[in-house]
Amino acid sequence: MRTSTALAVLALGLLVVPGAFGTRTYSDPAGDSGPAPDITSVAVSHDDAGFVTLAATTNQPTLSPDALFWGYFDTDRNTATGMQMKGLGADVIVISDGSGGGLIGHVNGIWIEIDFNAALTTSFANGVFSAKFNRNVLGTTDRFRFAVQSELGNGDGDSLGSDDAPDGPPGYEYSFVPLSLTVSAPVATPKTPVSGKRFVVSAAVTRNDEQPFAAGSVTCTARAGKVALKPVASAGSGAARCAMKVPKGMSGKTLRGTITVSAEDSSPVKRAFSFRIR
Ligand SMILES: [Ca+2]
Ligand SMILES: [Ca+2]
Repeated sequence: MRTSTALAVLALGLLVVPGAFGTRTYSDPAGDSGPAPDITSVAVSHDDAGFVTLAATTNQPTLSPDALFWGYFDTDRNTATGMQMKGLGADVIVISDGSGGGLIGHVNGIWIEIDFNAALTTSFANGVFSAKFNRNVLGTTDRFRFAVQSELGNGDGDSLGSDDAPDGPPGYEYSFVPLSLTVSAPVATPKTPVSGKRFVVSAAVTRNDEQPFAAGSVTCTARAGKVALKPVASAGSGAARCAMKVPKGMSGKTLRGTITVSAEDSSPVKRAFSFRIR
């Protein structure tokens, strides 16, 4: 009995597939690649087995044998170190044609040292180029900048077209640290809600990955006395906001509410506010 329980637990354990964490997607414009694969989005994630996966979505369902993908990784986010490429100081470069393997190179001064020990697997299916490699290829950094490039050659070493994602500096940025938000105490405009007037509550939001809080999910609740309001939530420019109209005849009552903010896979952060209506 004990044995069968142990086996059952083992079987359940084997069913657990390492999950992908911290998936971030980045966009690139369509129609900027010439005949090369047109990258429109790039997704990066990592898993608890220590692997990083990069997936570039393109407009080409099958890949020409003369097409290549390049990944440029600025692992120290320092343009003064590594190779000056794509507005980055690329310290690690990945090259692949999507047929399974590829090369990982470490930039060392003017040399690129090929990392023959690095486990790199790549694929191209349904328009998506994927590269998976061990996180330790990037050293011990907990965040990095990167860019991806597709290129189509003519078989004789001449480039027929390419697509840079992103189009220019400073590259995309990825963090291995789980995303968390800091939401400051809400402030009001005007400072005091007025009966019959518009009223906005906003809270400054910062991300722990040094990226601007440009988008997110915001939920607002508000009530003036016992009257439920219909606040309109918005996010961007480093703040979350709840805009509402205070009903008439509410002078002296209290306007209470909450603002709840999350971004990507962060946990939601809730702040309460309370103001006396004038
Ligand atoms: Ca593109
Ligand atoms: Ca660098």
